Amino acid sequence: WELMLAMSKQAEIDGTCVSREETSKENVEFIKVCYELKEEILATMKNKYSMPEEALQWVNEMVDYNCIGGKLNRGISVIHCAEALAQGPLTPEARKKAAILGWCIEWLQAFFLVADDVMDESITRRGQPCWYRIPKVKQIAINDAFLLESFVYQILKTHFRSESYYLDLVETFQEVIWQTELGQLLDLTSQPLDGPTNLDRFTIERHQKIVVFKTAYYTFYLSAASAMFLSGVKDPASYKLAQEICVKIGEYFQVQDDYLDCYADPKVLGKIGTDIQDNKCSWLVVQALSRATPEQRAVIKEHYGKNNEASIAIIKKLYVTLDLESVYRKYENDSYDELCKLIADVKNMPATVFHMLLSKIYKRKM
Ligand code: GPP
Ligand code: MG
Ligand code: MG
Ligand code: MG
Repeated sequence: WELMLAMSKQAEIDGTCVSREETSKENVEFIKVCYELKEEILATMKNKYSMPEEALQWVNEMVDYNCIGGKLNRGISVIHCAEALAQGPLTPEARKKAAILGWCIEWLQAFFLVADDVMDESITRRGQPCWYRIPKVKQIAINDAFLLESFVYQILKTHFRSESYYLDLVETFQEVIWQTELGQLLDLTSQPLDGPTNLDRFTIERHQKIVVFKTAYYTFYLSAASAMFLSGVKDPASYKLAQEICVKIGEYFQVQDDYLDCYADPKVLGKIGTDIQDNKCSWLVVQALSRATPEQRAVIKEHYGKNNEASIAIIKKLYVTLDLESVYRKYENDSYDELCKLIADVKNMPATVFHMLLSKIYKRKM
């Protein structure tokens, strides 16, 4: 029943996919692994920590609500990267291991999103109310985010402790979490909460630092590095190269996220944008400022970061006047060309790893 529910949820998400049948089959196989991991966590809570039934039910529901229903891009990428590195199909055992590591990234993402939605005061996520907005949850969502993080380490321990790369793997997860939290810090402190907005703080440089740290490491590098550990890649130079390319793909991905926050259909995106009223150092506001006349800059100063419909509409209108849609189209094409050139130069590992990651997100609408 759980699987059926997840399948129908996933089918909705895959609605726009070309190879829908293939994708859904792979996704359904992948989703099965999430339920297996959840059962392991519940068994540990019950048998090792003698947790009451009520706590088991809470975790059961919390995991279903927050770990299922996403695009599964990061998780499935571990399998696809491992296939690209193997330059052929994986054994069932290797595939299972890749799926488990994939879910570690998906659960990590759930940890980040549950917390991020509290911090951003967001409304919906993956087509449903954000977890913290459920009346019985509220601030308990903060503890749930911590729990999701702990579950990731528990899964890594259960399935990878005896592997030679275990320490490197765990340290990579720890470092990526730290980097993401630093990015989140820069994101949240772009403007003072207790003073007037200072538009000089919205620079290209700050935006770039935010997006690389808050998104690129965990969204792309972690999937690639996880697959590399699984595939027995040992030389540090390969990890360094993977990081360089993944950071650039991740930068492009978060610019898309910033753009979609304002321009995507919330029904397709699954979330309602809040960047304008949240006073975020979004790619759009940075681009607007670099093109604005002094009068337009004054409009931004007055209306950006104000949580009312009229101010939001004025900012959106200014974005139209400045034709940020065209600026974005050009950015998208230029970034794609630049990334392809960078990937073409990859020598010491299959370049398909990176092409695959890039093709999953090029011109995405959600
Ligand atoms: C995306 O920012 C970044 C994250 C979700 C990382 C959060 C990090 C933490 C340490 C909690 P975003 O707010 O633009 O994402 P979205 O648009 O999905 O809300
Ligand atoms: Mg957010
Ligand atoms: Mg955020
Ligand atoms: Mg966003």
